[in-house]
Amino acid sequence: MKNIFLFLSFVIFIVSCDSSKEKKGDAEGETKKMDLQVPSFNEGNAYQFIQAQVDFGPRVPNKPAHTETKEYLIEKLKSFGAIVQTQNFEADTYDGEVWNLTNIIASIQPEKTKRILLAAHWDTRKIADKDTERKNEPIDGANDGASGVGVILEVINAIQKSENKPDVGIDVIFFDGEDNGEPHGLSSNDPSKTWWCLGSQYWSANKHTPGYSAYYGILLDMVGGINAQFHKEGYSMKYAPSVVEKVWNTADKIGYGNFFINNQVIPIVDDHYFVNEVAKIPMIDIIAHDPTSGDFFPDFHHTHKDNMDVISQETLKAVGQTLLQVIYEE
Ligand code: AHN
Ligand code: ZN
Repeated sequence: MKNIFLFLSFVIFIVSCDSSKEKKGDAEGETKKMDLQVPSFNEGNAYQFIQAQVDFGPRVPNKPAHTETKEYLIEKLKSFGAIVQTQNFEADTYDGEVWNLTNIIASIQPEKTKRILLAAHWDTRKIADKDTERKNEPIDGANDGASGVGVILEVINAIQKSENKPDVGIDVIFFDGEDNGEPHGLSSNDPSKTWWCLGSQYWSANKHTPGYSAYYGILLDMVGGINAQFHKEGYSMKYAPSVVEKVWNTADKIGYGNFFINNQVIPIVDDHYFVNEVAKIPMIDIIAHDPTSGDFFPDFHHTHKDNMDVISQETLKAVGQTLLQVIYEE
């Protein structure tokens, strides 16, 4: 009798261990958060943040719209309760100008030691070199620039408004001077010879806080296009493959696998290259790719088509909700 009792308690013990494993464990054997309540990403807000940037006019360095947008972004971040810093510096351009640039850096939950870095560029390209018309005029950059900034602003807003806080802190960097590489066809994809990414090159060599690091980073570049596809970009896979897998698996799990495609593509020199190589922080790039275009990028890229007409709230939602899910699962 006593033996049967012992045996039954043993069976009950094993069964309860098993079921708790099922609840807590995931495929990688990490502890899953119980009762995780992830705030909803408001794509309408993100759209408005993109519209507001575009309404200033092209954010070309050394122009008034650039200064006005900088003030708008600083104020917006402060209105969400973030701690905001700026990093001002001068940079030479490929065509002999000297630009006054500003990286905008913001933090929430500064007391948390485990931190995720979210980044996008806030400047606009000063030429429409891939267009057939008005090639020498600056583009709106609704997608190329403003979309990543708009999604990050709404991620911060959603976290700050929510009663549920993630266990990680978030740092934001809006890099300046990303988009002034040489005209199409003249620019090289060799990072040691690049005129792109002036803000991330500066920051990576001169961090706002010496020794600053993050658990990992996520760069957003052109994340608002209608029917956008995000493939697994080469440098992201080289430097931070586990972060790529985490983000793509999370997107799939919450129903956005039609945007996040399980396919590896070539490396692109973008801000994340310098953050990985120089700042030594593993950072991925969520960047739009069109496999049919022949030059990696979708057809609006560096043309006057890159205006509010190409922005889709469905795409903004897919990217923003995926980011929030990833952040809350950390
Ligand atoms: C190159 O074309 C080498 N890099 C492009 C990075 C970029 C420009 N992202 C948006 N605009
Ligand atoms: Zn660009």
